[in-house]
Amino acid sequence: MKLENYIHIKEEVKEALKANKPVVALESTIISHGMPYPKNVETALKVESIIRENGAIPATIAILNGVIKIGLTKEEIDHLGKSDNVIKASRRDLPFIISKKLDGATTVASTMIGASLAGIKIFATGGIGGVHRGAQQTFDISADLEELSKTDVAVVCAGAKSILDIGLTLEYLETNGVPVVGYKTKELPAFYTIKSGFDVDYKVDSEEELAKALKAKWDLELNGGVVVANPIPEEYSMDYDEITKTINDAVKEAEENGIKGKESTPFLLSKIKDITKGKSLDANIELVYNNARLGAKLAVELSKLEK
Ligand code: PSU
Ligand code: MN
Repeated sequence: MKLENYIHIKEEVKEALKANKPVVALESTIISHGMPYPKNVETALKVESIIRENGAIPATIAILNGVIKIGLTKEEIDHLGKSDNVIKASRRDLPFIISKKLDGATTVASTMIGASLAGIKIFATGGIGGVHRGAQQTFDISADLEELSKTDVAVVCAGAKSILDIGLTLEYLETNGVPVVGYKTKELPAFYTIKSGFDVDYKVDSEEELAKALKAKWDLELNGGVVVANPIPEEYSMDYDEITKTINDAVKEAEENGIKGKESTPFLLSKIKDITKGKSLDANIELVYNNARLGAKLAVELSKLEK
């Protein structure tokens, strides 16, 4: 088996990894299915520059023409943002998108897979998938959680949003040995807001402290990921009651329309954006920038420990 037949690592990323320099993985579902054009492309490019400004090399991951690409060009990011033919690709989709030479936007799960194959330990994004509300009946549990249970990548996100059942998501992560860490917070943030009403497992106050814990986890082969929950900056956080009502309305509409499976998350995100007249999108973009900053700093600290 030749891995090179399936994966292409951009030269800059390859060199950084070889020299043990900090690299941060980024997903592409957020580009193709998480935000509308052209804000998706603008955001993706700005995230890459924020990562550079904070001392790391960005590696946005996607499948293009059947090849897992680790690190994309501007043109490739633009294509992912514009094209209607990019399939939302989680773990189960990879073999078919690859063998049919299609384009796929990687979710948190499949971005973790790509990052891990390339040797990247830190991944920054907006939100992870989780246990959906009503999962007791629908069984809708994101493959992201299963991936977190086995693949050694730390995912910096803004907590879990309440389109999910946050309590059940935390239970699932606990069962699977996935630490949920709050960056300078004891409370798990809920994506658009700082508060969720749930506690994290551990609060860390610095990137260095967190990097040490990651190193200990993986040195001991305690396989699997870590959820690093980084609260949205206060000035961009949304009104708790407004966003709660909005999400409830969106979830109801999804139910009424029979939306399920992989369509569920993109449908809810777009509904929430419409109901809030774009305010949720602005918050979403800011929290992604904030996660990119932390992801880069964390990658810098981890690379120091690995030297
Ligand atoms: N949450 C967001 N924006 C996103 C996603 C989640 O705020 O774009 C995407 C991520 O790629 C995540 C995926 O991995 O949705 C989860 O989808 P599902 O619930 O179908 O597994
Ligand atoms: Mn699902």
